[in-house]
Amino acid sequence: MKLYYSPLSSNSRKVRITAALLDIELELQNVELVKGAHRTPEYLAINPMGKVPVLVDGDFILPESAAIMIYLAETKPGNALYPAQQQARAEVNRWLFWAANHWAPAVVALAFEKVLKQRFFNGGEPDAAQVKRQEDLIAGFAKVLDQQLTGHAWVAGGALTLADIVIAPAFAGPVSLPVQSCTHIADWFGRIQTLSAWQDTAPPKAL
Ligand SMILES: N[C@@H](CCC(=O)N[C@@H](CS)C(=O)NCC(=O)O)C(=O)O
Repeated sequence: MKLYYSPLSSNSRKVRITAALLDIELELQNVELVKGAHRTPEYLAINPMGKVPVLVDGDFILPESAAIMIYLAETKPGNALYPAQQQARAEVNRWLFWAANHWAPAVVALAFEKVLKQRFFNGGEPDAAQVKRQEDLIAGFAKVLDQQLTGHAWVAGGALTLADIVIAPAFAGPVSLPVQSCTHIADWFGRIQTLSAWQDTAPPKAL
């Protein structure tokens, strides 16, 4: 299977971590975002959204990181990352949706305002009101996550699952997140950082 990805992309990293944990080898195709390679007609034919990651498995083309993570997990039935039991799987799905609908949009908006706007889009100084709005949102979401991590090691319970992988890369992005008082998140992120799948997919230092 081939993955169109960027080493700078946290969504790509989620897929790479999932593949590594499942022992699935991916052929990596770097899409150079800074050169606009994701906006060429050739790439838009693969993903009309013009985003990475995209998985290609034979004739089948699949954008969207969470969908790819599930697809990969389903190629290895019986794995603990995406449990088969209905309620355990629903709990993992809950956090996949939580990350896509709440967590990631706020984290991306904060990173854009504080770093990416100026660095890549000639966009000028951060807008303080927008920074505060996103930090407040993230702090609220982090409280929910911290509470969830009370009493168990991983987001969806006692085992590492896709729920952890979908949330964690935000903590390695270009901005630090307002989670200082969240001790359970700190302990959990410590565990994440010991995973070789995490270490092997680290973004380049230059970011
Ligand atoms: N919902 C998509 C979001 C993908 C996404 O936003 N990817 C970013 C990199 S992390 C991207 O391709 N950005 C390029 C752009 O928006 O121009 C997913 O989860 O895969």
